[in-house]
Amino acid sequence: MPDWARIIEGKIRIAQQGLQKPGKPSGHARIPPGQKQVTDFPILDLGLSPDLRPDNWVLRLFGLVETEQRFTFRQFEALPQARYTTDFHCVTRWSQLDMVWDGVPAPTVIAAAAPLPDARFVTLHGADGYTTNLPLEALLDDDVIVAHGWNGRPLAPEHGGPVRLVVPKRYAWKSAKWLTGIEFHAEDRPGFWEVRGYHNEADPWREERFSQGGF
Ligand SMILES: Nc1nc2c(c(=O)[nH]1)N[C@H]1C(S)=C(S)[C@@H](COP(=O)(O)O)O[C@H]1N2
Ligand SMILES: [Mo]
Repeated sequence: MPDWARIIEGKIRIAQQGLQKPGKPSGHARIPPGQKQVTDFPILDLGLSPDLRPDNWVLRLFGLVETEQRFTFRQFEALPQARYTTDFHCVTRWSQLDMVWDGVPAPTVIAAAAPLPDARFVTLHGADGYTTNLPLEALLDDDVIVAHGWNGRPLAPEHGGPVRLVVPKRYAWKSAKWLTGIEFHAEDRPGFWEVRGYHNEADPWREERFSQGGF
């Protein structure tokens, strides 16, 4: 059993020190600088695996919305489905290419709640108490998916099943596992890692790892 408190402390310490110098170019057009390619889909989270299954999972869309929405897994599966093949970049320096995600495009999910004109930011809530933040616009990108499947199978619990978010253009801490809430706000509210020194924007191609640091 890993000592999660220690692991998280270590990650916070690294974030507070910041990145000293830019990572080396990977030499691969799809691997951002400072990243290494992997194929084994590592698991990274706070170590608090929630007891979530399709039959007790509910996704709630709330905050600055015209109508608060709740989707059961059955209702979620009834929405128009998509399969996206995208790359996944973790700030701990691994990248995995060609991840095949099945689910509902995030814009379709969001449209169901009809965000109010003032809604410009979202908080993604995980059932483990995790949060992360994004501009609403980032969720409307054409590669963002609320996923229940990975590589042709139901999304495993350790990877956030039954349902997680996947935001390929940002470091993976923005891709909330065990997604149970999308909350809409007028102003930006930094999430779990963002208040602990991780970068607010998290673009892997700009190496936006930490908010402090050399560049
Ligand atoms: N709910 C929740 N989502 C989360 C996390 C978490 O701790 N809880 N960790 C984030 C981090 S730091 C990473 S790198 C990715 C890892 O996803 P994976 O475990 O499927 O590789 O999930 C992100 N989403
Ligand atoms: Mo991470």
